[in-house]
Amino acid sequence: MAVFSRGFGARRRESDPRLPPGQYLTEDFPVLSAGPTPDIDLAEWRFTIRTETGSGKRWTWDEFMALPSEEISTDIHCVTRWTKLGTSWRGVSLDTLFADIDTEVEYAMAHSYGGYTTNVPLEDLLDGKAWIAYEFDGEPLDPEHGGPARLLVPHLYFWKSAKWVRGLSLQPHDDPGFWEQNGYHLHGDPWTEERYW
Ligand SMILES: Nc1nc2c(c(=O)[nH]1)N[C@H]1C(S)=C(S)[C@@H](COP(=O)(O)O)O[C@H]1N2
Ligand SMILES: [Mo]
Repeated sequence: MAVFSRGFGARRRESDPRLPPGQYLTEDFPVLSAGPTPDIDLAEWRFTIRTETGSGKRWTWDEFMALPSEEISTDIHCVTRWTKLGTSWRGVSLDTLFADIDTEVEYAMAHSYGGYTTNVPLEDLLDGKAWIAYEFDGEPLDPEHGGPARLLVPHLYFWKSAKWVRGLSLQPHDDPGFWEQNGYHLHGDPWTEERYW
């Protein structure tokens, strides 16, 4: 009886409509970092958007905290196949940050403290699809999960959500970032399994 119940439970979980193909559910929050966790002093922290003409905008931590923020409840999907449902974040929408940005180009490269990069089309960053998140579960974002602030683009595989983000540069081409140069897909939609290329 017990064996039958476990099998039934597992089948139900696999057919959860929130689970993209090839993914499994986890309650944990695994840490995946390609290098050491950088030690970031909030007094020195900056977030910069630089356009293709070299203009743009820069915020200090205090300026960033003064921006309107949103609560985000979302599922996250790692290309290593774990999916975590219903995660809770607070952050600033990229729409807010792009309000005064003038650009003619369609692509962005996210840059992190520590050197990580990842490319994301602007289309995937705007219209309520992405945030710079600085709280998780009502607490300041843990450094190993990208604190003080990380990019959050939950509709793409989680490698696009650059931890310790320090800025975005806007560019005319979809140049590959760190993992994309190492074989990960340029775009990374979990629903169509854009894992590798
Ligand atoms: N700066 C930076 N951001 C990063 C990474 C990284 O190595 N460095 N790893 C990416 C990958 S592959 C994943 S799956 C997620 C993992 O985030 P987590 O450690 O909070 O689970 O962060 C992404 N953002
Ligand atoms: Mo990942």
